[in-house]
Amino acid sequence: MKNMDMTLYFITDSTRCTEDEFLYRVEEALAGGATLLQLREKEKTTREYMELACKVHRIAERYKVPLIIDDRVDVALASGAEGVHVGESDMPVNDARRLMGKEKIVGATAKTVPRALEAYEQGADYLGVGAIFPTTTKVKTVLTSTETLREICEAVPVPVNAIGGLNSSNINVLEGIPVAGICVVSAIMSAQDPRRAAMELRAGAEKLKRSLKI
Ligand code: TZP
Ligand code: MG
Repeated sequence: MKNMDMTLYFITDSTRCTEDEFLYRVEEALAGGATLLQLREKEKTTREYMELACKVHRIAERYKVPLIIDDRVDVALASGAEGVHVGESDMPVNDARRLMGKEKIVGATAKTVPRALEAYEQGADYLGVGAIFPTTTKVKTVLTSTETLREICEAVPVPVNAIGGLNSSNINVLEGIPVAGICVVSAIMSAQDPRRAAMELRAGAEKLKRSLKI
C-alpha cells in the first residue's frame, strides 16, 4: 500500500465561497486533521483548475498531506499532485495508472463488487464507495448499501473509504465494516468551524478503525 492515511479524506467544493475563503477552509481542514485531500472541480477551465491545484498543493505540502486531483490526470501530473481519482465515467483506471506511473496514487469510485474488483485489478490504490447516505453535494450518484460496502471491503485488498452524506452523527453506521476511513465534502466544507469539524470527524473515524482491531 502507498504511503497514505485514508482515515479522514477531505474532498473540496469551491462553488460556494470566494477563493480566499476556500483556501482558508482547506487549510483549516488540514490543521484539524484531514489525512488525505482531494481537489474536486467540475466547472473550472483547465487553466483555473491548474492554478487552484498548485495553490492547494502548496498548502497540503506544508501539512505533509497528499493531494489527489479529481477526474483529471493531466492536471494531477502538471500540478505535481500526489494522485488522481477517477470515477466510473472518467478515464479507465488502467489508462490512468499507465499515465500516472507506478509511484503516484490512483483512486477509483466503485459502487458494486464487480466494479471494485475491476478497479483493483487495473491498478487502483484505493476505492471510494457510496453514496452511503443522500448527499447535498452536486454529484451524479446512487445510494450504496452498507452491505455492499462491506462486501467490497472484503473483496479487495486495497483500502476502501465510505462516502456520501457522512458526518460525525451518522458515521456509526459504519461500525464493524472494515473501511480504511471516511470521505467527506460538506461535513467540513459547510461547517461553521472547519477545523473543529475535521477534528471531530478524525476522532470519529479513528474510533471506528480502533473498534475493528479489538
Ligand atoms: N461521490 C459519492 S457521494 C459524493 C461523491 C463525490 C459527495 C459526498 O459529499 P458529502 O457532502 O460528503 O455528502
Ligand atoms: Mg469523476
